[in-house]
Amino acid sequence: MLGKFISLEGGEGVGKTTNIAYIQSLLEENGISVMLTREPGGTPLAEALRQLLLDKNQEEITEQAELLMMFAARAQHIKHVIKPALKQGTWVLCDRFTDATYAYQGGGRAMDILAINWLENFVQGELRPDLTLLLDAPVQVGMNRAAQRGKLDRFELEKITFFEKVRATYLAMAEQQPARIKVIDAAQNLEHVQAKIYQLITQFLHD
Ligand code: Z5A
Repeated sequence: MLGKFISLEGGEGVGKTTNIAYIQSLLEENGISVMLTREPGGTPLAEALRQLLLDKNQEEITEQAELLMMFAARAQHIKHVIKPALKQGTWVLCDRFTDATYAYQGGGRAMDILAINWLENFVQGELRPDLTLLLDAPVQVGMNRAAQRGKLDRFELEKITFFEKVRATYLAMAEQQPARIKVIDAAQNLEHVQAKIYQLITQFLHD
């Protein structure tokens, strides 16, 4: 039996990293074997691309190069990690996937959605997440949380208007694809956020 593919999405500092282990434990309690991974990243080459993408101290990365590096990393990740796991029946829990490309490159950078859509089909074929949990919070809430971690990466140095566009794009996608993308109010405290995650995962397991 094939495993299921679940992605976690949202702006910076909304709590993806904090909640991914909780989701893993919920699935494992139900006897499911789970693999955690992230994008950009997940293989040695994709992690090297991630470092380049997040590093602010280098030559300017063009928008086109940024988009292609995201999909280059994704191609490696899908071939070497995601598909083999799903084939073995392991569920894949991924911190960000292609919705992030639509939100950051499509929304934040206003890149051509048709180009992103073409690359999505080219790199992924039929592969899409079965479920996406979108952690949503006002931009300032996420930025304040992320700022507590100290040093900012290349994306985190963007202006607030960039992150407002990212958030609006995520919410628009959730409205267009309500069966797959479930919105969680991530401005709530952790207890509330995890209660909602519990409800959504339980529902997914029974569908
Ligand atoms: N990117 C892209 O442009 N295109 C793409 O296709 C892909 C990615 C795949 C790296 O992603 C960057 O790549 C990302 C988009 C771009 N850049 N940005 N911005 P990333 O996922 O590694 O980076 P990130 O979004 O900056 O992740 P993050 O800042 O680590 O956020 P998070 O994982 O969602 O948050 P967290 O670390 O779990 O929580 C932040 C803090 O808040 C932490 O201290 C927690 O204890 C606290 N927290 C969490 N939840 C709560 C609640 N509910 N209440 C109070 N405090 C909380």
